[in-house]
Order: sequence, then C-alpha cells, then structure tokens
Amino acid sequence: MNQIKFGTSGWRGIIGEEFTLERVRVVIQAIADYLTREGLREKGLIVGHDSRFMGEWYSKEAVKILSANGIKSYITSRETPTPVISYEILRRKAAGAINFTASHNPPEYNGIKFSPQWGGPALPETTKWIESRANELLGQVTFKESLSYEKIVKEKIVEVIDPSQNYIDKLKEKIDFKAIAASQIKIIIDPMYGTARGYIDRVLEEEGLKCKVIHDFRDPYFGGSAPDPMENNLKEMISWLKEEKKLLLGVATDGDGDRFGIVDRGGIFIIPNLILAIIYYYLLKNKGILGGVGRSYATTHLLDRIARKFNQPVYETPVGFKYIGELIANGKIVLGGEESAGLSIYGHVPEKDGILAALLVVEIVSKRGLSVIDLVKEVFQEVGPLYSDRKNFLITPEIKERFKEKLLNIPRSFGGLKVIDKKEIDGVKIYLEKDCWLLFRESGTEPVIRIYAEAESKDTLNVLLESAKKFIFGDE
Ligand code: VG1
Ligand code: CO
Repeated sequence: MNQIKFGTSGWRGIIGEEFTLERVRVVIQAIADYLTREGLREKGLIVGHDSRFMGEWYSKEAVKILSANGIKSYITSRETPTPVISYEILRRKAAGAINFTASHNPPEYNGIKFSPQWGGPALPETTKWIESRANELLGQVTFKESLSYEKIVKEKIVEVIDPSQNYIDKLKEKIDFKAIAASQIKIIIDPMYGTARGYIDRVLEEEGLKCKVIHDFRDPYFGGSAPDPMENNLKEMISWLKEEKKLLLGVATDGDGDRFGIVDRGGIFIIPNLILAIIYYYLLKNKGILGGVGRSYATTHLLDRIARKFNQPVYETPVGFKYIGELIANGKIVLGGEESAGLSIYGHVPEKDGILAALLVVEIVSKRGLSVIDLVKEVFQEVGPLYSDRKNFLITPEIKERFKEKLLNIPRSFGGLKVIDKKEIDGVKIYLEKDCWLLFRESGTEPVIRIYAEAESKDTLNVLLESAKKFIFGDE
C-alpha cells in the first residue's frame, strides 16, 4: 500500500483503495497531533465535507477523534465549498479547517484538504509534518471507542454550524450586485451536482435576479463525469446557451466550489486564462484598483503584460494556490490566479474561490454590456494576443520514467522557435522566442503528466504543442 501523501492541494485517493476509514482516521489523528504541537487545541478546528458519498459520516468520525484529543470543533450542517470554509476560519479565528473533498477529481475519489489558521491551503512545511506523522501512525494505532457524536454535541465539544450566510454577506462587499440586478441579465448556473449548490443562485435571487440552474441536486456520481468545469464536462450548459438566445452567460463551479468555468453567449467556452486576464484588466482599468498580480508558473503571461501596462509587479509561484493565497493574505496583490480556473482577489479569502470568480464575470458582463469574447478582444487590443492550452497524458510507470529522462536534455528549439531560457520551479518551463513558452510537469492531484503551452498565434500554439508531444512520446 502506498504511503499517505499530500499533493498540490490535500490528500486524495480512490475510495476503498487508498481512501479507507483506517487511513482517514490516521490522517485526522496526525492533524490532531499537529494542532496539539502548535498549542491550538482551544481555538477549534472547522470540519466540513463536499457532496461526495458519505461526506457527513467522515465529518462525524473526524470530530469524534478530535474530541478524544481534547480539541474543540465546529462541524458544518451541510456540504460546504472550500472558499466558504476558508472565510469561516478567518471569521472565527479558528485553528484551521479540514474539508473532506477530492475537489474536481472523478467520483471514485475522495480526499482531505487541510487549511491552517491563516485560511489558505496548507503549505508544504505543514503538510510534510502531517504526512510523516500519519505514515508513522499507520498500522501502529488502534482507535478506541470514543464518546458518541450525540454526546459530544450535547456537551458542546462540537458545535454544528452553517457558515453560508456570513460568507454571502462578505461577498456583498466585493460584488456590485446593484449593477447586476439593474441589467436583468439572463444567466445559467451549473454547480455540477457539487458543493456550491445554493450559493450563486441564492445570492443573485436575494439581490433581485432570477437565474436558470441545472444539475442542482446532490449526485455523488456527478452525472457520470468529473466535476471539473472544463469544456468537455459542460456540454449541457453549452447546448442551453446555443439554443436559448436570451441566455447571455453561463457560469459553473467545480466539486468543492473553488474553481470556475465560464461559457459565453452562443455556447462558447472561454478558457480560464482569458477569464483571469479580463478580471485583472477590469479591476485595474475600470475599478481603478491598482496593484500587482500573482500567478502560478503555468498561468498565462497575459497577466504580466497587463501588469506591465499599469506598472504593477508580477509574482510567479509554483503550481498550487497555497503560494498565491499567501500573497493575498499578505496584501501583496490585487488578483491571484491559476490557469486551472483558480482565482481570488485583494481583501478576500486566501483560497481560490469559484463562486467569487463567476460573480465577478457576471458583474463585468452586466456592467460593460459586452460578451466575454468582446472583453477578451479588448484586452488583446491593449496588450497583444496570447493563446494558451494544456494537454494531459495518463501516466504509467514507464511514461513517468521516460518523462524524467527526456527532461534532462532539452533541445535547442521547439517547433522552429529557439529556446532562450529554462526554469525548474515545478517541472521544467522552457522560454522560447516571441514570448512563447512550454511547461512540462507531473500533476499532484491526478495520475497524469501535463504539457502547457502559450504563443502569440493559434497556429504557433498548435505547432508548439505538437513538437512538445513528439519530444516526450516520439512519433507514436
Ligand atoms: C491542479 C491544478 C492546480 C490547482 C490544484 C488544486 O494541480 O493544476 O492549479 O491548484 O489542482 O485544485 P495539479 O498538481 O494536478 O496540476 V482543486 O480545485 O483540486 O483544489
Ligand atoms: Co476544487
């Protein structure tokens, strides 16, 4: 059996294989030991879960273990998006939170995200400690029968909470709901059967806008695909937008509500990189909120171009929102983003928030009266076009070996473009002429390798991706 390992965001595994009750208990015990070591037992830990199978059951199991360790806890009364949990940590000044979630992974997965008291995803120095403690405990501890869940609730060692309203009130400070309601824009929302059900539609309705919602019930099978708001998984929303011309925008969120997916009028999916660019541009240009941008190593350089135009700094991080969350928590940036559809902004949670990102796009489209494509064109006119894409390849031990080997010897050019520089923060990023780049890395959440590329034209982008693929896999 594999060791317990925290990846890009949390520990994840296939249910019944890696994600088993014994291993869950051991991870919770390791987190309890961490909190004890940090002297945080009294502050209390928030425990939530997503819409996957038996989420509430795991939550109850976790609070029982915490209480046996003398740790107070707050258990959520229903599924709770990761950004909502993040806000609740800060609001309550809690010791942190765990959320039982495998985020955007397919239905056979579950997992645990741990966020410490600063509210963002735990950084490697924290997860490494928890991980090694958990592996030490594995097979070594037996969990004695603890007090029943009912008893610890009665004795107030555990408090049942619903953090949704406080989070929604906070959103009202960040989004111009008056402008959205005044426009009476018609939108469609797809929470993908996931945890963010009852957030975007609820707040818009409270503010006077009725919306169409699909996949608005809990389905642990996510309708047969992964709750990852990419084009392939949003077919139904896309066809609604194609057929119903009155619908001007579609917004989706992933399994745990921290990623967004945007579909423009006519059913055109817009990649997250472009959404990050229009939001950053809007904040700087239309809202006049000046400040830097934080982006992962794999994310579009359009953000750098926009920042340059407004004389603002750019912070480049490894992949994972934990690094960007830190920049937000320290007030260093106006916007932080990842190409995988992660975003948060100044004064908001140091965690990616798909609900916030979706509502920002609704605000921009309503206020500016433009389609998303036109907003992208505006940015391209201002800073020049950049096209990007990412390809995933399922990993086998053989491919993994080959991947590592290949990256030891980088050619002098890709697709006829000269290699100018190379960085190895997380995988290998190769800088080419004409502002193009390629990145090769192994995923920390799924069994795949990823190849990312960006170029000034769609043709060059395709040539680059082809040559990158050929470099790894040959002519197969
Ligand atoms: C992926 C994304 C990364 C994101 C992470 C967690 O990681 O690339 O940008 O922060 O998932 O997203 P990786 O290592 O698989 O490429 V979520 O929505 O699962 O918390
Ligand atoms: Co997620």
